[in-house]
Amino acid sequence: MRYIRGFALALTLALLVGLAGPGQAQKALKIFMVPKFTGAAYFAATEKGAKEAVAELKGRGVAIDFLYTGPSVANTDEEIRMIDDLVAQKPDAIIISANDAEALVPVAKKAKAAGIKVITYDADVADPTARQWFVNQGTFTLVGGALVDVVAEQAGNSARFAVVSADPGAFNQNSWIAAMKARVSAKYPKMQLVDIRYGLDKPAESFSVAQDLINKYRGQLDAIIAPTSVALPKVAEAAEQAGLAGKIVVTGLSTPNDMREFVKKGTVKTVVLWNPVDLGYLAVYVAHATITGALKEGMAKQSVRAGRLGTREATAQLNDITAKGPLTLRNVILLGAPFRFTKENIDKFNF
Ligand code: RAM
Repeated sequence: MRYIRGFALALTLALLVGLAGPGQAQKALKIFMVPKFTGAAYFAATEKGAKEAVAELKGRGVAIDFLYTGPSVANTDEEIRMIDDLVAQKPDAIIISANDAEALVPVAKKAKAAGIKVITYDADVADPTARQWFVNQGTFTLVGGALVDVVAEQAGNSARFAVVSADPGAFNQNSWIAAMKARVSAKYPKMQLVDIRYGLDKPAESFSVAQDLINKYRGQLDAIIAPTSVALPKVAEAAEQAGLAGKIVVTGLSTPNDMREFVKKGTVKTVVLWNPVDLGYLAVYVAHATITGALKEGMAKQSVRAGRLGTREATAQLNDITAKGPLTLRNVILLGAPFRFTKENIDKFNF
């Protein structure tokens, strides 16, 4: 009996909702987020921040269907295929970190042409007209410069260093490398970047290119910079295995959780990064503001409200050093300045 009454009540409610008309029921916004790959603490942190922002917006009465998905390991073709499938589901916005800046342009353009708001975060696509906004962690100039400064402090102003990067087509890594070179010629003319290797943001490949570098330049290399969260712990491991812990400076961009053990042992003294939780959080607020029209593509002097982060400026034009040389970037929102993690503060962070 109870069930029958319950059923009757449900039916009445359904009819009432029906009477209100489909137009009046609040349609959930579909926001999809596709990182370069899911299997890394770095991107898991961006997911955490994104979900926090979604929960806050829901708390303010905004209905959202949020989906976070991507290749589990770095794979540009798979990332493109997955985005293509997601575009067919017609989300309101899609937030992408591009593993390869050029390769993702067509699928981003396709999404934008279908009326989907396209936001890149962490790693941009090569053509700014293929997306509305790029949520960058900070300027490339500051991040690349910060890494070279660490090398200068720990290995001296005439250090010889090499780089272990991610994918050769990665716009973020390539731009940080360009900014490193600019910093070297502006501030440390005797410093030398001797080699760049690509570990494709895969652990085994990163380890193996780090080993190659160490063997090739044995005794002639003062430092290795790995501007990728995947490669930095692998470079540290390779340095330890070669008996070079403490003898070669290893630094780069990675998360405190990936690097804690190496920082505590002293193999790595300084890790540079921004807060990736905040980056994902900001990206969702930007996506939402773009959907509602609060942020308008190309308009000068706008700002975006991003919950606990306060506001961030949305810049129509930003001069920065990039993979393509000094460039005026279009429609960029910056998270903030990079941060240094050391033995003294690393335990305060859990991402
Ligand atoms: C890897 C990715 C990502 C980059 C970080 C620092 O996780 O390449 O794009 O921002 O490293």
